[in-house]
Amino acid sequence: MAQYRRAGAAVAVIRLHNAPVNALSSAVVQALAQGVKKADLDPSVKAVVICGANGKFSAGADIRTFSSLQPRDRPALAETVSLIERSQKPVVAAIEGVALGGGLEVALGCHYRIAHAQARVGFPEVLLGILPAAEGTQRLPRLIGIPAALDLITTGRHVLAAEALKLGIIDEIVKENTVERAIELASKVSGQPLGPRKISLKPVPDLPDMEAILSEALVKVKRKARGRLSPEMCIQAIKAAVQLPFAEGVEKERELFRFLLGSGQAKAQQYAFFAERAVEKWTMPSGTSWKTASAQPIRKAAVIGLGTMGRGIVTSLVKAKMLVVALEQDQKQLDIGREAVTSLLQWEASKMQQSGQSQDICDPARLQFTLDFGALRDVDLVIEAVFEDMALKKEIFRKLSTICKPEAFLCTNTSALDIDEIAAVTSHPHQVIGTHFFSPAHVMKLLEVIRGHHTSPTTIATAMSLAKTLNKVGVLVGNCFGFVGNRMMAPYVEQAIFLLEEGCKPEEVDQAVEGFGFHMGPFRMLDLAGLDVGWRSRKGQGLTGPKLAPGTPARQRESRRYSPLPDFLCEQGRYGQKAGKGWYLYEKPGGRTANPDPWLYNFLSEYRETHGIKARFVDQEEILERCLYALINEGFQILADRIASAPEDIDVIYIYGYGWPTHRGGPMFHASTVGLPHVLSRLQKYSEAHPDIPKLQPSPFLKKLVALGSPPLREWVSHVRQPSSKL
Ligand code: TC6
Repeated sequence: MAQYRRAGAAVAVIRLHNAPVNALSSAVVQALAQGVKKADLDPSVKAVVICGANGKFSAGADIRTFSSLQPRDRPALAETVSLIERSQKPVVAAIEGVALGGGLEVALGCHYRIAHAQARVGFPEVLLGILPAAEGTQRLPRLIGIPAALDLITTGRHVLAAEALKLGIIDEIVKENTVERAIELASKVSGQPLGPRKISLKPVPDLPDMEAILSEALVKVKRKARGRLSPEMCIQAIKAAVQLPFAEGVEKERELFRFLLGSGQAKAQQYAFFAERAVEKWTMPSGTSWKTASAQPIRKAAVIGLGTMGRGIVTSLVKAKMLVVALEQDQKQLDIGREAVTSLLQWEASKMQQSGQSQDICDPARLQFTLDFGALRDVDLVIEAVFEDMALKKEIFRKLSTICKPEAFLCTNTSALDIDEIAAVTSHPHQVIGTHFFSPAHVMKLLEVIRGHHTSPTTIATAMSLAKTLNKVGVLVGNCFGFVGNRMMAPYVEQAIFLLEEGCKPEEVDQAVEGFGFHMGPFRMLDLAGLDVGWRSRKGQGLTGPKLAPGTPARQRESRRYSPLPDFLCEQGRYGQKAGKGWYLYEKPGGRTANPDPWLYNFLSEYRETHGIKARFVDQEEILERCLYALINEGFQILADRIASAPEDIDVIYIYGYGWPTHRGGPMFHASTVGLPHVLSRLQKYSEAHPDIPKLQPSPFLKKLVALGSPPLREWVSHVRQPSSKL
């Protein structure tokens, strides 16, 4: 848990030991405290070094234990950090790998800090719904000043050693032998006065406009937090560091920590942390899993199509240091694509430079632009990113099947289309897989990985490993229209549009959803994505356009309620932001400021009049419940259909792909929090009021879980009916 050894005659080394990341469990903290006390009591020890096993200092407090922490408890970690600082002998932190959260707090209790050049430090607690409660909010501002402390503590970002040195968090960077160098330093400084090295004794560096800095920071985090409490509490704790003596600031920090721990948001955010890690451990309905399948190395990849998605994918691959071939169909498109990719890479390089990372990561020399399919002969993996057009995709996959080497993996970037239909035109359907990137693909963290009927475990393992290489979160899902993300989005958007028919304005629906914590409500999102995307899909499905049977009622399709509102908008050229108008009016085509549009109000009134709909007032609760519970209901059906293998898969997809607020833990976690009987009863109520909307009829699986007494979320999948077939 923490090994104590002597290095030379006078230095004691305490090595934190708790694989894989040296999390500070209570046993580790206890052993660390014992080590410090032992060193203090031993007159032959003149200085101490604290380091971590396996090249990592520590990733902080053991997050798994927070659920059992009593809010009244004083964190034992805080006691130990104070103990380290009070030591009569100099204590040096030797930071390798990471010193995060409580790990950094331990380091701040030390009198000196040395870090390896590749080490990262930070206070990511805010992302877990808490704050650095082992006196971190009181020590960091004293060490690096208020503006920098505000930035680090409220964003949770990790900083590399070079930036940490610049900020004053660490005293020295070494390229190798961090622990040995720390031992040397410890020997050198033994006997020197420790007072100036104790951060708790330092004043917070004063600034003339301190009040203004704190108030501006508060306004900024409140705007960004969308209901998340922890950033605001972090500011309050930092404010206490400015206004109160150290001991009283610590009391305030503790009080805020207790509040956050009991708020429910911390539980949701910590669930999301572990969900993100759980989705890496994928399983197929057949039982095959990540444990037995191994990924193949990908050195060279190709991207077909340099539209918005293709450009982002190319940028991601280049950033991940892969050799990339980018292919387009004609010279003009290729030139436009090349220019766009080059500027994205330049932008990425400048961002990396700012954060002290080496910029050769974005080396454009690794990138080849071509019109020639022959250039794909030796690639290990292809990502097709052309339009959502089945015929076009099939034509490309037929070609790939003859040109690429037999062991190449063939991925299709699609948000809804049938992977099996695409795979069927190739001679290696087991190497075909869906990779649904989210726009902009070089920024968005989610990769929905879609297994087809024939997709092999090796192909899945390779696609999941690709996600990790691209610094994305890969989630494996089954093949159905819209997969998980867009399949659940459909009933949500459908409800939003029905609410307009019934009397709402787009901004009322958006405000309700944004008030819940979404970055964007459904109408702003649709305008951003382009209304023509859905229009094309609906025309393809024969819901509107030339394929629609003559005489079909305007607001009904196969006895289900249908709203032609978005089709009408598209017929008027109102495609959303890119056209300067959609559900909102924008300052110009491509403009970003969504303004309520009087034209739309008129249009909606006339529409209601034409169809004999009496507008009614719909309150926020109904807006939210109809949109969100319709989405959640589909989630239960997706679990029952084994398209997602666990609720965590759905939640991670929604957090990383659709802007679901992390402090609500994802749609399925949210359902478990508000209670399944509640979700069921509201769906029952709305489906009785709207019997022509099948997506409001509660999923049989939700009903089953309620009948079983609403078991905890982690048990849900054990109640899914076993499949009759082997896959
Ligand atoms: C804190 O310190 C508060 C203090 C004040 C209050 C007293 N605890 O991410 P990976 C597990 S709050 C428990 O896949 P990587 C993780 O679940 C803490 N477990 O690896 C996974 O387990 P699995 C503030 C933890 O190399 C395994 O370790 N600190 C913890 O991609 C490997 O993790 C943070 O928020 C933990 N603290 O990334 C840091 N950390 O194998 C959180 C990790 O069973 N951690 N695990 O699935 C990270 O950001 C990353 O894990 C990493 C390593 C950058 C350290």
